[in-house]
Amino acid sequence: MQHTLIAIAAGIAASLLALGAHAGNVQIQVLDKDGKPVPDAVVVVYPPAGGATAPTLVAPSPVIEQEKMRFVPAVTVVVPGTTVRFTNQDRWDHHVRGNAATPAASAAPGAGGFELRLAGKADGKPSNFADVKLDTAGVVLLGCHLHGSMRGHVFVTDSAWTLKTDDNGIARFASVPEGAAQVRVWHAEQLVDLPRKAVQVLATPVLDTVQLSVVPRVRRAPPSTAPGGPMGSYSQAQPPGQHTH
Ligand SMILES: [Cu+2]
Repeated sequence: MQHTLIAIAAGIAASLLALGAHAGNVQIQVLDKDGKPVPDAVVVVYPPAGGATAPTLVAPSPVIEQEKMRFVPAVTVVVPGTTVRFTNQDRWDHHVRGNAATPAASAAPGAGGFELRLAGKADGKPSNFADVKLDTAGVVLLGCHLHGSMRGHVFVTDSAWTLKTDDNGIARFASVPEGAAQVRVWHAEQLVDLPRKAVQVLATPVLDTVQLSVVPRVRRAPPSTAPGGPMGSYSQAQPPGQHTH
Protein backbone atom coordinates (compact mmCIF):
# COMPACT_ATOMS: atom_id res chain seq x y z
CA MET A 1 0.00 0.00 0.00
CA GLN A 2 2.68 2.43 1.01
CA HIS A 3 4.65 1.56 -2.11
CA THR A 4 1.63 2.38 -4.23
CA LEU A 5 1.33 5.78 -2.59
CA ILE A 6 5.01 6.46 -3.14
CA ALA A 7 4.64 5.43 -6.78
CA ILE A 8 1.68 7.81 -7.20
CA ALA A 9 3.58 10.60 -5.48
CA ALA A 10 6.56 9.97 -7.74
CA GLY A 11 4.26 10.07 -10.75
CA ILE A 12 2.83 13.43 -9.68
CA ALA A 13 6.31 14.79 -9.06
CA ALA A 14 7.39 13.65 -12.54
CA SER A 15 4.36 15.37 -14.08
CA LEU A 16 5.14 18.60 -12.24
CA LEU A 17 8.73 18.42 -13.43
CA ALA A 18 7.51 17.93 -16.99
CA LEU A 19 5.23 20.97 -16.65
CA GLY A 20 8.10 23.08 -15.35
CA ALA A 21 10.53 21.86 -17.96
CA HIS A 22 10.05 24.97 -20.07
CA ALA A 23 11.83 27.18 -17.61
CA GLY A 24 15.04 27.10 -15.68
CA ASN A 25 16.94 28.91 -13.00
CA VAL A 26 19.81 31.13 -14.01
CA GLN A 27 22.44 32.29 -11.55
CA ILE A 28 25.02 34.81 -12.65
CA GLN A 29 27.97 35.81 -10.51
CA VAL A 30 29.80 39.02 -11.33
CA LEU A 31 33.50 39.11 -10.53
CA ASP A 32 35.96 41.96 -10.73
CA LYS A 33 39.24 41.88 -12.61
CA ASP A 34 40.87 40.20 -9.61
CA GLY A 35 38.18 37.53 -9.35
CA LYS A 36 36.43 39.01 -6.32
CA PRO A 37 32.59 39.16 -6.17
CA VAL A 38 31.04 42.50 -7.17
CA PRO A 39 27.88 43.65 -5.38
CA ASP A 40 25.59 46.30 -6.89
CA ALA A 41 26.27 45.25 -10.47
CA VAL A 42 23.19 45.01 -12.69
CA VAL A 43 22.50 41.74 -14.49
CA VAL A 44 20.00 41.77 -17.36
CA VAL A 45 18.71 38.56 -18.89
CA TYR A 46 17.12 38.71 -22.33
CA PRO A 47 15.12 35.48 -22.57
CA PRO A 48 14.11 33.90 -25.88
CA ALA A 49 11.35 35.81 -27.67
CA GLY A 50 7.78 34.75 -26.90
CA GLY A 51 8.77 33.61 -23.45
CA ALA A 52 6.72 33.42 -20.29
CA THR A 53 5.06 36.39 -18.62
CA ALA A 54 7.51 38.93 -17.33
CA PRO A 55 8.48 38.56 -13.70
CA THR A 56 8.09 41.28 -11.10
CA LEU A 57 11.70 41.74 -10.09
CA VAL A 58 11.82 45.51 -10.29
CA ALA A 59 10.24 47.80 -7.69
CA PRO A 60 7.18 49.64 -9.12
CA SER A 61 7.61 52.78 -6.97
CA PRO A 62 11.20 53.06 -5.81
CA VAL A 63 12.49 55.71 -3.45
CA ILE A 64 16.01 57.10 -3.67
CA GLU A 65 16.99 58.84 -0.49
CA GLN A 66 19.56 61.53 -0.07
CA GLU A 67 21.02 60.50 3.20
CA LYS A 68 24.32 61.48 4.80
CA MET A 69 25.58 62.86 1.49
CA ARG A 70 24.83 59.77 -0.50
CA PHE A 71 22.17 58.44 -2.80
CA VAL A 72 20.62 55.40 -1.12
CA PRO A 73 20.48 53.00 -2.81
CA ALA A 74 23.44 53.93 -4.99
CA VAL A 75 21.98 51.90 -7.86
CA THR A 76 18.26 51.62 -8.56
CA VAL A 77 16.75 49.42 -11.28
CA VAL A 78 13.44 50.43 -12.87
CA VAL A 79 11.47 49.70 -16.03
CA PRO A 80 10.57 52.55 -18.42
CA GLY A 81 7.57 54.55 -17.28
CA THR A 82 8.42 54.24 -13.59
CA THR A 83 8.09 57.22 -11.29
CA VAL A 84 11.04 57.49 -8.94
CA ARG A 85 10.75 59.46 -5.71
CA PHE A 86 13.72 61.44 -4.41
CA THR A 87 13.54 62.09 -0.67
CA ASN A 88 15.94 64.34 1.21
CA GLN A 89 16.66 62.92 4.68
CA ASP A 90 19.50 65.32 5.36
CA ARG A 91 19.11 68.56 7.23
CA TRP A 92 20.57 70.55 4.37
CA ASP A 93 19.49 71.12 0.79
CA HIS A 94 20.37 68.87 -2.13
CA HIS A 95 20.09 69.90 -5.75
CA VAL A 96 19.68 66.58 -7.54
CA ARG A 97 20.36 66.30 -11.24
CA GLY A 98 19.95 63.36 -13.57
CA ASN A 99 21.75 63.04 -16.89
CA ALA A 100 21.71 60.30 -19.45
CA ALA A 101 24.88 58.27 -18.96
CA THR A 102 24.54 56.13 -22.06
CA PRO A 103 24.34 57.03 -25.76
CA ALA A 104 21.06 55.09 -26.12
CA ALA A 105 19.34 57.24 -23.56
CA SER A 106 20.84 60.53 -24.67
CA ALA A 107 19.61 59.89 -28.23
CA ALA A 108 16.05 60.43 -27.03
CA PRO A 109 15.31 64.16 -26.58
CA GLY A 110 15.07 65.14 -22.97
CA ALA A 111 15.50 61.58 -21.78
CA GLY A 112 17.08 61.26 -18.38
CA GLY A 113 17.61 64.98 -18.04
CA PHE A 114 16.16 66.57 -14.91
CA GLU A 115 17.08 68.56 -11.89
CA LEU A 116 15.30 69.34 -8.69
CA ARG A 117 16.15 71.12 -5.49
CA LEU A 118 15.06 69.57 -2.23
CA ALA A 119 15.17 71.60 0.95
CA GLY A 120 16.70 70.00 4.01
CA LYS A 121 14.60 68.20 6.57
CA ALA A 122 13.54 70.38 9.47
CA ASP A 123 13.24 68.87 12.93
CA GLY A 124 9.80 67.36 13.49
CA LYS A 125 8.79 67.91 9.87
CA PRO A 126 8.37 65.30 7.13
CA SER A 127 11.13 64.95 4.55
CA ASN A 128 10.87 66.86 1.31
CA PHE A 129 10.50 64.83 -1.85
CA ALA A 130 10.02 65.11 -5.59
CA ASP A 131 8.91 62.59 -8.20
CA VAL A 132 10.51 62.01 -11.59
CA LYS A 133 9.10 59.74 -14.29
CA LEU A 134 11.71 57.92 -16.32
CA ASP A 135 10.40 56.88 -19.72
CA THR A 136 13.44 55.82 -21.69
CA ALA A 137 15.65 52.78 -21.23
CA GLY A 138 19.23 53.68 -20.42
CA VAL A 139 21.41 54.62 -17.51
CA VAL A 140 20.78 57.88 -15.64
CA LEU A 141 23.69 59.34 -13.72
CA LEU A 142 22.64 61.11 -10.55
CA GLY A 143 24.59 63.96 -9.05
CA CYS A 144 24.12 66.96 -6.81
CA HIS A 145 24.94 70.53 -7.83
CA LEU A 146 25.82 71.35 -4.22
CA HIS A 147 27.88 68.29 -3.32
CA GLY A 148 30.26 67.11 -6.02
CA SER A 149 31.00 63.82 -4.28
CA MET A 150 27.43 62.56 -4.54
CA ARG A 151 26.98 59.92 -7.21
CA GLY A 152 24.18 57.52 -7.96
CA HIS A 153 22.66 55.65 -10.89
CA VAL A 154 19.24 54.66 -12.09
CA PHE A 155 19.32 51.75 -14.49
CA VAL A 156 16.21 51.98 -16.67
CA THR A 157 16.12 48.48 -18.04
CA ASP A 158 14.74 47.17 -21.30
CA SER A 159 14.13 43.70 -19.84
CA ALA A 160 11.92 42.81 -16.89
CA TRP A 161 14.51 40.12 -16.10
CA THR A 162 16.88 42.48 -14.32
CA LEU A 163 18.45 42.24 -10.87
CA LYS A 164 21.25 43.78 -8.86
CA THR A 165 23.93 41.45 -7.57
CA ASP A 166 23.97 40.70 -3.85
CA ASP A 167 26.94 40.88 -1.48
CA ASN A 168 28.35 37.73 -3.09
CA GLY A 169 28.10 39.27 -6.54
CA ILE A 170 25.23 36.96 -7.43
CA ALA A 171 21.95 37.58 -9.25
CA ARG A 172 19.47 34.68 -9.16
CA PHE A 173 16.68 34.40 -11.70
CA ALA A 174 13.96 31.78 -11.29
CA SER A 175 11.79 30.33 -14.05
CA VAL A 176 13.54 31.89 -17.01
CA PRO A 177 12.00 30.59 -20.26
CA GLU A 178 14.13 27.85 -21.76
CA GLY A 179 16.21 28.44 -24.82
CA ALA A 180 18.90 30.78 -26.08
CA ALA A 181 19.14 33.81 -23.79
CA GLN A 182 21.55 36.70 -23.55
CA VAL A 183 23.05 38.19 -20.43
CA ARG A 184 24.18 41.78 -20.05
CA VAL A 185 26.18 42.94 -17.04
CA TRP A 186 26.50 46.61 -16.11
CA HIS A 187 28.48 48.25 -13.36
CA ALA A 188 28.90 51.95 -12.66
CA GLU A 189 32.69 51.70 -12.87
CA GLN A 190 32.80 49.41 -15.89
CA LEU A 191 33.07 52.28 -18.38
CA VAL A 192 33.60 50.07 -21.42
CA ASP A 193 30.41 48.07 -21.93
CA LEU A 194 30.95 44.32 -21.70
CA PRO A 195 29.71 42.25 -24.63
CA ARG A 196 26.51 40.36 -23.99
CA LYS A 197 26.98 36.73 -23.12
CA ALA A 198 25.00 33.94 -24.75
CA VAL A 199 23.48 31.53 -22.23
CA GLN A 200 21.45 28.41 -22.94
CA VAL A 201 18.64 28.24 -20.37
CA LEU A 202 17.83 24.64 -19.45
CA ALA A 203 15.53 22.87 -17.01
CA THR A 204 18.63 22.27 -14.91
CA PRO A 205 20.08 25.34 -13.17
CA VAL A 206 22.51 27.40 -15.19
CA LEU A 207 25.46 28.83 -13.30
CA ASP A 208 27.72 31.29 -15.03
CA THR A 209 30.16 34.06 -14.22
CA VAL A 210 30.87 37.37 -15.88
CA GLN A 211 34.11 39.19 -15.15
CA LEU A 212 34.56 42.95 -15.21
CA SER A 213 37.73 44.44 -16.66
CA VAL A 214 38.05 46.76 -13.66
CA VAL A 215 38.28 46.56 -9.88
CA PRO A 216 35.56 48.86 -8.50
CA ARG A 217 36.53 51.07 -5.58
CA VAL A 218 35.16 49.89 -2.30
CA ARG A 219 32.35 52.25 -1.41
CA ARG A 220 33.10 54.31 1.63
CA ALA A 221 31.03 53.62 4.70
CA PRO A 222 28.37 56.18 5.53
CA PRO A 223 29.61 58.93 7.83
CA SER A 224 29.10 58.25 11.49
CA THR A 225 25.98 59.62 13.10
CA ALA A 226 27.54 59.40 16.54
CA PRO A 227 27.08 62.43 18.76
CA GLY A 228 29.94 64.83 18.30
CA GLY A 229 30.05 64.24 14.55
CA PRO A 230 27.96 67.18 13.39
CA MET A 231 26.41 66.30 10.04
CA GLY A 232 26.10 69.99 9.31
CA SER A 233 29.78 70.17 8.50
CA TYR A 234 29.07 68.51 5.16
CA SER A 235 26.94 71.38 4.02
CA GLN A 236 30.06 73.54 3.92
CA ALA A 237 31.21 71.77 0.78
CA GLN A 238 31.30 74.26 -2.07
CA PRO A 239 29.48 73.67 -5.33
CA PRO A 240 31.76 72.82 -8.27
CA GLY A 241 33.20 75.91 -9.94
CA GLN A 242 32.69 78.17 -6.96
CA HIS A 243 36.05 79.25 -5.62
CA THR A 244 37.08 82.00 -3.31
CA HIS A 245 40.12 84.00 -4.40
CU1 LIG B 1 23.64 67.46 -2.23
